[in-house]
Amino acid sequence: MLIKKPQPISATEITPEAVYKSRRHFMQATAGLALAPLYANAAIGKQLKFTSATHYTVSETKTSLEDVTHYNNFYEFGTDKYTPAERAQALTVSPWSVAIEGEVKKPGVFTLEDILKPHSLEERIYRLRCVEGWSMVIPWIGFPLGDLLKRFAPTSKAKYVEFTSLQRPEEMTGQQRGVLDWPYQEGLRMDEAMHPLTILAVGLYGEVMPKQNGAPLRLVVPWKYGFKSIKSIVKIRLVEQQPVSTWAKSIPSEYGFYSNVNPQVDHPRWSQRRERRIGEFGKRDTLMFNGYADEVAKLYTGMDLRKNY
Ligand SMILES: Nc1nc2c(c(=O)[nH]1)N[C@H]1C(S)=C(S)[C@@H](COP(=O)(O)O)O[C@H]1N2
Ligand SMILES: [Mo]
Repeated sequence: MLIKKPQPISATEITPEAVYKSRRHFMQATAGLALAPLYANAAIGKQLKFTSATHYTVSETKTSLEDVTHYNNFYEFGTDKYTPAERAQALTVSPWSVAIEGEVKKPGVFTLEDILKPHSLEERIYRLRCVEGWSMVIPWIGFPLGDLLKRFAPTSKAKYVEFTSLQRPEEMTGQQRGVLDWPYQEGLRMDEAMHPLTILAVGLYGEVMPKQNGAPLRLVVPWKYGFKSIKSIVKIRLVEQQPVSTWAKSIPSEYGFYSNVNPQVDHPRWSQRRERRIGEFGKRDTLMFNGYADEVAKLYTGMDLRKNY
């Protein structure tokens, strides 16, 4: 075997120490740049550290980051799919606080850092099926909502969870028009909220949540139509009565409280049998409970899913 003699180092390869140091400094500064403003007092560090939860992950092709961040529904920033990517950049996400109230023994208003501190983050690749007939596969980063609710000790009267999004028309320019009854609200039954598939997400594709996807904290309920996955949450209220969600209030005949993905129950104005996966050609069949029937069908045994749409 031929042993190579070490080659002399050429002068151009030698970096003066000062230059090296400042370059390293620069690299450190830019690496944390995107994440630093959100987690200024970083509870979770400047990068999203997470493990992969393979049990709750689908192996389908992921929708591109470009599509995930440029084809959005976020009416607070306009009613078309393309304006949120641009207009949501005006949203201030730090500082951020979340009120936990209602039927809990330990209510309060908490900073985002306090909310996140005890939780370890997981990556979950979930399908998201919009009621309008398109779908995506997104690698979310978050933690089970149930773990959070347990920390605040729900009382025996806690039957439902009501979520509220931020209302700040100066930044959320879509709120300057009455297209919906602001603030956006959603709700889950307690067992749906406690289900291990239900997560609060703080990021996607390894990065802190892009603003147009609901920064800094949003819900992801993969077996329900996309509108249940409320964005930019500022309040979580545990209640005894079934909450009225924004879409159900706005058009009750079209959007029910449950809104489980169900190819057998049509929307009054269109079929729900098939869907278009963003970035792909043609259509595919929509699956019962968006493909999560094995996990969640038992939550609805004995319920008429035509009536409880
Ligand atoms: N606050 C708020 N949350 C919201 C919406 C909204 O308009 N406002 N749109 C919903 C709808 S209809 C869908 S399909 C998903 C889209 O999430 P994405 O843009 O991250 O894919 O967000 C849901 N959460
Ligand atoms: Mo949607």
